[in-house]
Amino acid sequence: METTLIILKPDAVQRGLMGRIISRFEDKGLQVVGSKMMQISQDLAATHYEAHKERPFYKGLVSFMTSSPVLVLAIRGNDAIAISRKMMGATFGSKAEPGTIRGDFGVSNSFNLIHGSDSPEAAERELSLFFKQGEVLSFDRAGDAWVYDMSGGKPE
Ligand code: IDP
Ligand code: MG
Repeated sequence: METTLIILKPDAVQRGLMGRIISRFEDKGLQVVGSKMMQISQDLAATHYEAHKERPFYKGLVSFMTSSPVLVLAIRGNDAIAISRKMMGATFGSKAEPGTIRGDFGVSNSFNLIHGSDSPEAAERELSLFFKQGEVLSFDRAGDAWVYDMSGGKPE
């Protein structure tokens, strides 16, 4: 099982889209195992997006991400990182396919609603930036037996 870091960005929170976006992950069968609302500090935004430091959009990105509260989620499932990225859609709202979160809820390229880790290494790094020890939980859901086929001993 993989765990990925998802951030519902300030535009998603301000536009009242938190519930509908979380529902998409739950509907898919992915498990929410951590959640917190927070106002991201300048330092945290800079660390989180340090790979983009030299990009022309970096300053605006940090200012956007720190402008208003976000909802940070830890989401778990088989292949959760790739599945979540697919559900998010292409980076730009103007390009993202209908059926994806960015494609269905936005048109902007910089206000694109959601962040999701793009690799296992990024997920590990980002989860530890946003969640303290013990804040990402492990628990069985009553319906898990019908989410994955476990007849082969592993989730299929
Ligand atoms: P991703 O969020 O789909 O992984 P990245 O290329 O990692 O996309 O960029 C991180 C974030 O930076 C994007 O989600 C978006 O908010 C912002 N961003 C990326 N490229 C641009 C751009 O060309 N103009 C404005 N904002 C951008
Ligand atoms: Mg990225």
